[in-house]
Amino acid sequence: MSANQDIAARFEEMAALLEITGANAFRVNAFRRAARACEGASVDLGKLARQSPAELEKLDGIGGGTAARIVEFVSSGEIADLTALRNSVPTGLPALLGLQGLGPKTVKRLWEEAQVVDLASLRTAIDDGRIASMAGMGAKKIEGLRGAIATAEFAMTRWRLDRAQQAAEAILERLRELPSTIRAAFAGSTRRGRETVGDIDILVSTTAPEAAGEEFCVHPGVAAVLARGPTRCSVRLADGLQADLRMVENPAFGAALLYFTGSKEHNVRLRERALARSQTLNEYGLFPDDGQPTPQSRGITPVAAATEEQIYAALGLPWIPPELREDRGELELTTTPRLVETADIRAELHSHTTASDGHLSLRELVEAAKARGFHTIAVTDHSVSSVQANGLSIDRLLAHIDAVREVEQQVGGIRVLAGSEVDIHSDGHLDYPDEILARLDWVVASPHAALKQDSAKATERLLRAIRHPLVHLLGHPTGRIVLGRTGLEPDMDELWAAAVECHTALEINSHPSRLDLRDTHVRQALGAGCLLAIDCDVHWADDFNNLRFGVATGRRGGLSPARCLNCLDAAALEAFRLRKRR
Ligand code: DGT
Ligand code: CA
Ligand code: CA
Ligand code: ZN
Repeated sequence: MSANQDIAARFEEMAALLEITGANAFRVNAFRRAARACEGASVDLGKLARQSPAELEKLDGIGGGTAARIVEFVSSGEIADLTALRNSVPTGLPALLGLQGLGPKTVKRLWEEAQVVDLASLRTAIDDGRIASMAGMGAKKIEGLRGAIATAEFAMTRWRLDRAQQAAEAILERLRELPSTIRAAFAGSTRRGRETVGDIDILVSTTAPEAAGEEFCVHPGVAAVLARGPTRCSVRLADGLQADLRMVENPAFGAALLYFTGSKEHNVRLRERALARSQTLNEYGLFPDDGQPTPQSRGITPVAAATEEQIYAALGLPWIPPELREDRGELELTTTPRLVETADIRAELHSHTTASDGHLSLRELVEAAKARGFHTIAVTDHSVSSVQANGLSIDRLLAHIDAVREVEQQVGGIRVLAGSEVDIHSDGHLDYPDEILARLDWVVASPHAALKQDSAKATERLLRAIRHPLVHLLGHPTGRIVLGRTGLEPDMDELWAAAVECHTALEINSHPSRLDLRDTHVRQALGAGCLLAIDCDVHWADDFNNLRFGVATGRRGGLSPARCLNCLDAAALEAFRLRKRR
């Protein structure tokens, strides 16, 4: 299938380059549509182009021009038009299109009027006043640009949690297939479940370190080997993400895992605690402190080293879940807290079907939820103003409610709530009138547009939705995108207080590009007494698998099953639901 992705990426690139060169919108859209068609095609376009190229044009979104370019790419590996376009535009310029608030027209002007060719030259042009002298570039716009550059530069050094976990698990799987491997695990921020990861840290204890190093370094996914030694290897993967492997002695695996899981700040606290107890902690174990360095190389027997549990216990601590190891007070714990787990989740409260922008039919969605063992699924297609998501008009919504009732009957054994993800307009009013909302079993209210409004307006907007008597849940409350978009920045304390007062729950959206609320918000919200929900915002069958990222975010905030709506049994969830329907 990879030819499909390659072709899609090239059409997407053509669209971006054409936009910057000022081509007409019709041509640009034709390539964008073709890119989406190729990405979603269920046939192998490479094969089709070789065997029956005439069939290409029959695909939705592929026209004569794009079909010819697919054939050209498959036979030559290049598209001449694309090569020509690339040569006509500076290499670093298309990347500017990814900046928040920068459209193709502005990028073109920046290039022509201020000689901007990439991120670095854009920053220089801001600093030396060239941008400010352009028409229409006020102080506020320039401030926004500075923020967008900072976000983009940060994004170049960090990867999303899902990407890091997927890469880390693939590496672990290969290491575990080696007969010489004793234990293998990932550590670092990936294990702590941070929303972004700077690099992947892998540990292995093995009877054959060379074999582990070989397996780690020699793999098609590896773009470059950065370091290769008997105890440590480091590689760069194709997308730039770096992975470190450390080979450790099996009896000290727990100490190494503790050390390399971090965070650094947590480790500092643990070492202080050890010293206060006349012990010394390093990556080889917890040792009695004799005032001399490197006890491991002086034949001193560790107090504990094999497992994390033993080391924490020897420090007088319960085992602390990795997600909490951020020096946010976790050393005060006296027992391991019961944090939410994926297996605790019994309901999905935010999902879409083909009625709006989902890819599962109503029936497929409900059956997928049932197959997961859920007792309840809330069907929450988009509301009327979400035009790009094919939001439901009132008439369509009313028909949809009937369809939900019918499917609930047909499938059986799972409660199906007829709901909506109602757009919160910029002033806080909801996208359907109250008498329509009252007909729904379940209302998620979410912000989708106007995500750059100022903090005071954002606060007012979200407060109005939280206080609405028919709203159960505030969906992805800030609208931020991980490594992409800041989203709303309301006064969070006001939101928490209103949510508690009005019995409105707040969502942790599990999509790895959202994770909204974020971990620090979850901690604050719980401190204020809020209830949370962990949702997959299902659009595809696979989206149910994003639950782990929402769960990790909840765990980092200290969320227990008792405070998570999706962990309630059916009766308790129903009781929560009915509070808003009296
Ligand atoms: P990242 O990669 O930026 O997302 O964050 P981490 O936490 O994975 O950091 P990384 O990869 O630099 O190091 C992994 C762990 O190793 C870190 O969480 C704690 C430990 N570690 C690394 N360097 C130091 C250090 O200089 N002092 C201490 N105490 N621990 C360190
Ligand atoms: Ca790391
Ligand atoms: Ca590292
Ligand atoms: Zn949404």
